[in-house]
Amino acid sequence: MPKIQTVLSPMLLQLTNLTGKTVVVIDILRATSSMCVAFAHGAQRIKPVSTPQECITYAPQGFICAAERDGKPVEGFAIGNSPFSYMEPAIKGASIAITTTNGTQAIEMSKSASRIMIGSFLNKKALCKELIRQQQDVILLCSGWKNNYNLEDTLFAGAVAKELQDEFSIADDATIGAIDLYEVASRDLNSYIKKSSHAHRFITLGIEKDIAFCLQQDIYDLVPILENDFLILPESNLIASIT
Ligand code: 3SL
Repeated sequence: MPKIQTVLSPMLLQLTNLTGKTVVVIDILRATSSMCVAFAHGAQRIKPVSTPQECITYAPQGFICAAERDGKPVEGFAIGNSPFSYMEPAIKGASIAITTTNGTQAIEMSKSASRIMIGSFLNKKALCKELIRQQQDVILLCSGWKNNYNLEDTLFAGAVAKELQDEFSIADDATIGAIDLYEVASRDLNSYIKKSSHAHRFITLGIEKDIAFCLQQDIYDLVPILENDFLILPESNLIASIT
């Protein structure tokens, strides 16, 4: 039976050998949710990068350049990290370069894994189906906030692990805790998430509507993967995402 493990902060990733494993990068608010939105709206590929300086170098090649820091769009960039920005007609067929405070850094840190996949509540069912099909050890990597633990990514890790627990063996206490937390919180996920520090940050910034959007479950039947440093949809997903 393959194993499932949860890494509660990118800082803890150094304790885990990623060789031969699939890493699911999780940044519910909002990077991995927005990436799923972009693909659902026809984005061709996404280049995750670490810094705004690197991101803007993709502009001359016709990329849409997106940058977020501390929840806010970075000045000088076409868009930030709101899922609603990735529903615009310009997204269809686009190449996007993106840098965010935590999510794109977590992708960068996972590169020694054999596969990297993008997870969010928006594509949870499709993701779980693909993980079961692959039968490979899975690391659920919570992007957190500036290397700190956060509730929303842990809850999603719990939701995935709960779904997979009959097919995978649970390899650590972080996963057991995440499942238990999800069981409590899922009675009313929207209310529970309001306790989180990132939800308070969003309220201060006036962008709470992004939270409700990102907590919707299973609205997209697609799983972005990292291939040659670009996030793409594998062929099988492309058919499912054409709307
Ligand atoms: O850190 C990230 O990757 C972002 O998702 C943070 S925010 O939701 O855009 O504030």
